[in-house]
Amino acid sequence: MGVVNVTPDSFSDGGRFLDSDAAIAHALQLIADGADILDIGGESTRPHAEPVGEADEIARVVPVIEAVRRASPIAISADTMKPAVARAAVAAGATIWNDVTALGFAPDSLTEAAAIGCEVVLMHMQGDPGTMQDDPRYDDVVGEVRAFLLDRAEAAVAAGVRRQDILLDPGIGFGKTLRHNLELLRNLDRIAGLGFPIVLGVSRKRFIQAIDPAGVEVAERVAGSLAAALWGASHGAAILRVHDVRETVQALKVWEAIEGG
Ligand code: HH2
Repeated sequence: MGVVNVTPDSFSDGGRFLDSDAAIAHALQLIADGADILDIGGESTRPHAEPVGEADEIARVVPVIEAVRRASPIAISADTMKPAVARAAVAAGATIWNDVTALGFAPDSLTEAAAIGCEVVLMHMQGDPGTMQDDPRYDDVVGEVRAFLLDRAEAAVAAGVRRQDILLDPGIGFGKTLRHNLELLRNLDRIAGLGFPIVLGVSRKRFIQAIDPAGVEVAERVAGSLAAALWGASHGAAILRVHDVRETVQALKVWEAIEGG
């Protein structure tokens, strides 16, 4: 899953693709690089990011989704917390609603997801983007994230979302310290054991810098991102949400060739 951020302030590539044409060109490049899914978002979830109004978010993502849909049959997910944005994205050609709030942001998110009838990625986050990294705490991070995701999956099914349309994501970096992130990655198979496909987003995240202080600039976190991506792929992740598609595809190909032999 290649990331297309149509935002001025994303932590990894903020501002580079705010212009629709630049975002479309980037999306097409990610397809050429080997992405199977594009995750298109118009609001940053970085700590202390500026919230974006619904109309602005739609205006950012819909032209990009429409252009990608015209150019390619690739699967498209919309990275948004807002039901109206998800609805507009699906009308424009997306088939997946990727929600970092696990359909918890708006009171009608669950019922809207069922009504839209798309696939949904339910991600775990402790707190909200404004404060999530201030002092995250858990008694048992893996158990709590697992229980949360199961609870949200059951709530989605109860609201009318089809079980086969649900994907889960432990939300690396969302209200988690380095230790929490590492425990989740180490125990990813326990979350995969819930029986839903797992989406994993480790790409260019800050925990890589916490391990290797040389990774101050996001562009210097690619090797660490690949290491974490391969770990995830070998421990139950079905979908890797990444910025560096070409590098990740090559890493996966080499790993799979060795494993297959
Ligand atoms: N991470 C980010 C955004 N959306 N969605 C899922 N399912 N999983 C993730 O780990 C995830 C996500 C943060 O990364 P990025 O899009 O690069 O930054 P920003 O939120 O600042 O746009």
